[in-house]
Amino acid sequence: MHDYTIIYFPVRGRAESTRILLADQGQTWKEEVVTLESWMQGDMKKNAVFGQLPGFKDDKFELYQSNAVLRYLARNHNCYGKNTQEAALIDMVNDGVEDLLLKYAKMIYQNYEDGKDGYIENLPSDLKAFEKLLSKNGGGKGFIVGEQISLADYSLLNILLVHLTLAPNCLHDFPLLKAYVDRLSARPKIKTYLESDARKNRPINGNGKQ
Ligand code: 6SG
Repeated sequence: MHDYTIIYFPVRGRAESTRILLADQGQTWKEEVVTLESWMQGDMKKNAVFGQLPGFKDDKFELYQSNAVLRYLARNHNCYGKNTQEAALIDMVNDGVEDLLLKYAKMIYQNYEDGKDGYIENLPSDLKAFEKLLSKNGGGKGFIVGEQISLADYSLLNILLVHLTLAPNCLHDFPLLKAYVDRLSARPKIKTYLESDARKNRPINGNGKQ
């Protein structure tokens, strides 16, 4: 058994795909919650490899960078494709999710009041690539890459759930993505996690915007 710990601010943020992966893979983990107050004090920032969170521990093994954590866990739990080509496609999707997450975070943390409406208007042009990829993998009825769940499904599910909170109708023109979110969210362990108090009590972002 593993001894996993997520070290992060009390938000979903950049740790949430990891939490969804761990939950679906039947893993337990500890949360080391870092308050803004203790972060401001500076010692933890000094110890973090790039001065940022989330951090992650597997017993004494420490890791930073949220996507490196995801890939580490995907390798541990066999959700990184069945060959190097599938792994590359999984990386491609996850990098696309990362690009969208960066755009989203910029709007949320720097330009919410003036930027939200324009961001939502432009969302279809960001989401259509994922709908197209999904349609090309077994007609869109399964996973985003290959025939088994992968880290790309966890990160894509997370970013789609985040956007459904921002704009509840954002998948209206993307029926495959809509069904994909419903299908993945109904996987028993994901469903239990999504409905847990631990998740519900954690805001998506650190500034209360969503
Ligand atoms: C912020 O950017 O949480 N890490 C963040 N911020 C604090 O001193 N490439 C890496 C990765 O993928 C990016 C890391 C990321 O892992 S994420 C970090 O460490 C720093 O730089 C978003 C997040 N925001 C919530 C938050 C709590 C305290 C600082 C940021 C809310 C905003 C400002 C205060 C309260 Fe706040």
